[in-house]
Amino acid sequence: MTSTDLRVGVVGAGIMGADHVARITQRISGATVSAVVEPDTGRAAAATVAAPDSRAFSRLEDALDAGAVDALLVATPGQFHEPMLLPALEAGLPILCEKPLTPDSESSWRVLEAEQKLDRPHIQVGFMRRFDAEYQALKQLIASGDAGELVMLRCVHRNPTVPDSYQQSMLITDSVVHEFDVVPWLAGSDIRTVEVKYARRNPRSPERLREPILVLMELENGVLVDVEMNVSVQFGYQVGTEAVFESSLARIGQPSGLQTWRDGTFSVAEHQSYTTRFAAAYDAQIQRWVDAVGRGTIDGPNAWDGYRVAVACEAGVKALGGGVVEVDVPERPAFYA
Ligand code: ISE
Repeated sequence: MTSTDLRVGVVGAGIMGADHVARITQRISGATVSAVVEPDTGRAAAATVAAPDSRAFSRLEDALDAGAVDALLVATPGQFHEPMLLPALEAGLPILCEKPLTPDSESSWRVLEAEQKLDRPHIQVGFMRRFDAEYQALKQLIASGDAGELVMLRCVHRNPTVPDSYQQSMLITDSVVHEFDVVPWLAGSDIRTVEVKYARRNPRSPERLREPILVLMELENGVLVDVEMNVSVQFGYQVGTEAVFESSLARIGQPSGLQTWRDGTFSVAEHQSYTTRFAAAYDAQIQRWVDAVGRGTIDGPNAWDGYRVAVACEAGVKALGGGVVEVDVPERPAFYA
């Protein structure tokens, strides 16, 4: 650690929190993990071993009172974001908040209100796909017009399995939440409606889940989007998109790991988790956030983006119950222009 390093407090040391602790400690320049806020003592101890400059706190307030942090990375489950964001905003801290901003639009709106008491946006939301090189190339292709008019986006989002804590609504709020952010960003158009169709149930789905599902979105510009959301595929982790243009196709997210020819079979390694599939995107996201904090700004999706996605998620959860649901977003406050 150098005296100019940004002292980051990581809140939550679960899968993503621990991943970010290792990332900041090993690969990010200009920052160090100075605090880990985590009530589970085992997780907290493991995280502080991984980040030698850090101290463990069981409550955020204690880390703030101790003056232990310059900035906060919030990586708890979504339902705990608001109680972390409000005191952090009150302390005027720059924040990187893992997705979702909060699980519903009402609580996201409260966060926007608190942030607007400050002089400028302090929250960057961790929609890491925007930092993935392939997504960036596809966005650029669409925006350039070189491939002609975009007419459809066909997305797949497949997880090998999900933890026991994963419930039906999380198909939307924990998983499709990413497409609700990245699709409008790619297509340059907001979501107008959301609909959900159920496939034949996967016999390997956990008892409590009805999936896979197909999420259909109509965008304001008429582009039609489908997302296969499938969380029990067993074989690996896949996130891909096929962009259908007027006379051409573009595809991202194909398996690109180790290729082997063996016993008469050709195979390509596949990811098992989002932590490896998007590792480079997470690195770029955190490095750019740290650099931006040094300039007194953010460099990525802001809390307004998080709010819009919360509105889309609400529509998506409603659509799990059937019907075509409109996505109604109020006018953007000038603060986020
Ligand atoms: C998980 O929480 C993530 O954010 C992953 O990116 C997503 O693919 C997965 O479905 C979620 O459960």
